Amino acid sequence: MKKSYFSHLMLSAMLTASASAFAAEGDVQPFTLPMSLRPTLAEFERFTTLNANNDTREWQFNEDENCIYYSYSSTKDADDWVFIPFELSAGDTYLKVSVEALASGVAQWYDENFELAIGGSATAASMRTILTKTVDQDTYTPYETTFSNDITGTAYLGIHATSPKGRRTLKMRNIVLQSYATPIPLTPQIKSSAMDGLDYKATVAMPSMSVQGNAIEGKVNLRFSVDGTETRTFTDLTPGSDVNVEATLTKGNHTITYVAYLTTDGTTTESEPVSEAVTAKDLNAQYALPFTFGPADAVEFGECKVVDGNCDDKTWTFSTEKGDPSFYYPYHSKNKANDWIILPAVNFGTTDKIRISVDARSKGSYTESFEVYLGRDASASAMTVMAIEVPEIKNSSSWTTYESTLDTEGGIWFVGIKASSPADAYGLYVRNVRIESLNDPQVGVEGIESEIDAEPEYFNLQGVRLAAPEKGQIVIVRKGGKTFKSIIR
Ligand SMILES: [Ca+2]
Ligand SMILES: [Ca+2]
Repeated sequence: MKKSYFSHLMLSAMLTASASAFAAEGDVQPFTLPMSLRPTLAEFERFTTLNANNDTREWQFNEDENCIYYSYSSTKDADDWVFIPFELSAGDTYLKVSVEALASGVAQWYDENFELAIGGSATAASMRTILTKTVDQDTYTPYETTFSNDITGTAYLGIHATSPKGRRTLKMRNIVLQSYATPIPLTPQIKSSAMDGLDYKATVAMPSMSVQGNAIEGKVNLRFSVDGTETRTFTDLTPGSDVNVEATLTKGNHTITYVAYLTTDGTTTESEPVSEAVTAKDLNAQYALPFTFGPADAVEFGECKVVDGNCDDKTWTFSTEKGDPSFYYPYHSKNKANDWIILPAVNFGTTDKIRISVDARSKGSYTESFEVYLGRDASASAMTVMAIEVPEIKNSSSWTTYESTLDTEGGIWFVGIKASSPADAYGLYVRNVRIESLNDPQVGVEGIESEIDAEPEYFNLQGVRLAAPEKGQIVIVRKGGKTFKSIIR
């Protein structure tokens, strides 16, 4: 290892000498843009190095790794340059540079410092600093910046090692320089957005300025994507104008993304994307009997309405405690609970006799209490029919099922669960709200002989019996006297 290191040193010293000699003779071989240098040995020979602190250390080439490196001096702070010549035209008024760098001694707390600069000659005095960085990773890490430029003809990218003495090795590779003069639009801004059920609406402000800091001339365009799929483009927009976006989404969570783009002289540039997460709810979702509601996940929880009746910010949330998705009411130290979770509409059809059940569990050994109601509207005040009353539950170790049968009327009903735990309890979980008809075997599924080894029967979410459910279909399964929601696999 050590031998190899010294051989590199000697080889590099020779190469460095020859590179300097080229420069001294004015034999500059500038690169053209876009410039992308690993570099190779031949490319390194076109660089100029400057050992400004005149010590024994300077930038060298590592032929095994195809990188340039500066290794530490124990006596002098680094002040060492690499100058890379490149050719600029009058249109190259804005440039982007990137390099990858690592600090070999990071594990021993030795980071390294460097600067990038641009100038009209291979001298420290001509250099204008465009980036100053501390390298604190020992794997190659990208560093980049953009900068304005007024040099035409041959210019030099300066890489300046500035690590204090006694550090380790700064390595650099993948030196990329490109013209950045074509205007790039700034990111559009989501001024407002809202979900109304499945309907998404937003107002998006188009950028008026480019990344380069100039006003965008001509028209700008907007790309609207849902979950990474381009859904719509809006073209010929006035820079700085507002765009109204409307879309109907499918039920569930989605990521909305906007990108502004601009075409200048045949070249299209894009802004950085801006995204937001939204949840689409099917407000008109209407369940039928038999009804089974987990809630299965956060999306299904989102179909429910939470009413913090005492406005104390302690109210029902979605929980997956112990892997069981459920409704969860915590506790308030001073207030008795008065909090509702109201489930989506259930159409009883002509059913007027039902069995309703829920599973519940306390979080700890404190006594919790709740009631289950039926109401004609999704509001606390409409919850007039008490179906289940649980004045005391303090069983945290397993789920307890509470059920009742009641005579009611057909049509649309909402289930409301009211937490009524005393102040300063601990927490209440409720899940698996089930309603089945006790008088209509066609709409409901009661009246069917239930046996443990009975063949399963399938119903769709509207309660219609299915002869042969399809793969992937969400169905209500009734088997052995139990009813549950399932996906056919
Ligand atoms: Ca030096
Ligand atoms: Ca509350």
